[in-house]
Amino acid sequence: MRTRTTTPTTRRLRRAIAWLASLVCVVALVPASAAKADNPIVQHVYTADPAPMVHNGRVYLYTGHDEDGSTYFTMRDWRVFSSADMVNWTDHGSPMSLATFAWADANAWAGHVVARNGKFYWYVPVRQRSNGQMVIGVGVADSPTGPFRDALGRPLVGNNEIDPNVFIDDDGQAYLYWGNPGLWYVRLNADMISYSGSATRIPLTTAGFGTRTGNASRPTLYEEGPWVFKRNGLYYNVFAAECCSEFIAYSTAPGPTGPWTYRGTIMPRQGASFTNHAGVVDFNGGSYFFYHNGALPGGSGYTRSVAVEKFSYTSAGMFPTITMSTTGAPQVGTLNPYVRQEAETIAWGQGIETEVSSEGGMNVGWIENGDYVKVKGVAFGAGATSFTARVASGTSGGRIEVRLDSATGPVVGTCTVGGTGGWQAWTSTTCAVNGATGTHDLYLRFAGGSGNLLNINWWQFDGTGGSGTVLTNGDVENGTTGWGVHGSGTLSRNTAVAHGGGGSLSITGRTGAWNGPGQDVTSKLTNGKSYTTNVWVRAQSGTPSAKATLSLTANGTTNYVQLTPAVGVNVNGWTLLTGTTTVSWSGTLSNATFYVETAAGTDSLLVDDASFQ
Ligand code: FUB
Repeated sequence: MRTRTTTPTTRRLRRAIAWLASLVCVVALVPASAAKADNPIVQHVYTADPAPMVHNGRVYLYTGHDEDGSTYFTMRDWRVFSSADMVNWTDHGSPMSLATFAWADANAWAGHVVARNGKFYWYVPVRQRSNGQMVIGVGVADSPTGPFRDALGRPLVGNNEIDPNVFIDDDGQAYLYWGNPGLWYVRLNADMISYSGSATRIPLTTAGFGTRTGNASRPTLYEEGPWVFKRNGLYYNVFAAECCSEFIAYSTAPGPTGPWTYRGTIMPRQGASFTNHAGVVDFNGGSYFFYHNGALPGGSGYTRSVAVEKFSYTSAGMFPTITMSTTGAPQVGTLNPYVRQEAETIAWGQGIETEVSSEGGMNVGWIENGDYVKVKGVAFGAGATSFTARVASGTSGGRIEVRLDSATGPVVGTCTVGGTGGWQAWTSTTCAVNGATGTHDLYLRFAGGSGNLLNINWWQFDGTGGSGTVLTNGDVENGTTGWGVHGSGTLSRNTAVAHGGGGSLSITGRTGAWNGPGQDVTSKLTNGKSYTTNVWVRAQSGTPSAKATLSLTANGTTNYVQLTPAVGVNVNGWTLLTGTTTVSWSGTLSNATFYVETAAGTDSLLVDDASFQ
């Protein structure tokens, strides 16, 4: 962690270059004043070589990390970000670096992560210390955000070529592809850390990979960065073509090992970086193309940034031409401000940095006067009445201006933060909010004196528009706090699978369909009031027919009120149970319990982002 006696290098560099860019016409750079758009995805650190992975309703984005001011591919660690909506990205920090591989000494270049066997495997090219050759290492983790450890203690495979990519076919056979200047594959065993047979060179024919002119030793367009996947029975290989500069092209094949047919350009040469590198996923019914460029202030071929575009395949399953944009992909749904949101969940950050938080995860820090964080598409609904932030300050603090629509938009609340005695000495501060209704982009703008003002770890709104008015810890970000078991079962927090945030509520060992996680809400109900329930449920096996129920005991009689006759959207295994019900009773209410049960069966369940308001 840096000391705070100086301004962080990254910010100083970016501000200096943004200032220079405002003086001279440098077409390739995006000046700081243009920082309204949402591409590149990450602004506080340079990122490269995107490798997206969809897992349990989120897109995890694995990237390389170009060091500030690089004049070569000076890369020492990898980064992870994730998003449930494609516009607000949570920074998970760096769970793998060169230090993970004791036998490697440089070049933390373009990798790829796949999930299998309940684990996550990160294949990366690194330089082997003993012989200076580029080889492929593999990290393994129990969670998509790590930490990753060296799976083998040695390279998995190596021939001084780079850019591994793994594809698992429908029959379970996994293939590791890599290569520059060649293109290779090897069949991985089911353990994902060993292989059968030997590495096979894929013939680089002009029919398969296009024609490059003027380079007799490299007659085809294939350069590096293979990204192999299957869609509707067709195999695709998306790759960086014809260095330098590169464009993104693709080939298709009837099988995972070919024969490949060249299909043309996807993304032409653009964007102030002489390399490009693609990753393609489908998420929530849409298709997304990740790439990198040099669009941030200070950006270049060695200080790159990852961006994303949404696209549609043609009816024949071919790629359209995709052009880099500053607007990026549209938002999937909205962001719920009434559950805890990590401060490092950001659509656009100006001037800020992130760091590891003593409370877990990351926090936003290195905040100075005028810096801000934009969170896109925040659904305030009927209205927020207060804003709470988890903050720390090693100086005398500052203010958090809660603004809507822009960094100079209306202020709907201001929290004043004092010194807390340290940059990781956390406290919660709450301030009143007025005028935040409907859906807006939220800007947390920081104000105060000179130097670093404060750190922020997370934030949450409260109000009539929100959840949390009846339930406690509906987002399950504070462990199992507030939750108990209705009937039998064991509760725990599952941090590997969540609908939103960093965890969900797990219940195992149910012995009856009526058993489930619940909360005592006796003191929180108003007789005759209409309540809306939203709760996300995921079954660990089978179809649970889950439903939310309220048991009401008044004057010795218990009634069971079905809160969620309607089953809402289904996203990646998570089902939204939703309904609006008027709750009333006769006499004196002695017990009211909100709980999630099933119509039949005793499946284990995961529950997340529950609101009853
Ligand atoms: O980031 C280092 C190298 O640049 C990657 O391995 C290549 O794909 C190119 O993007």
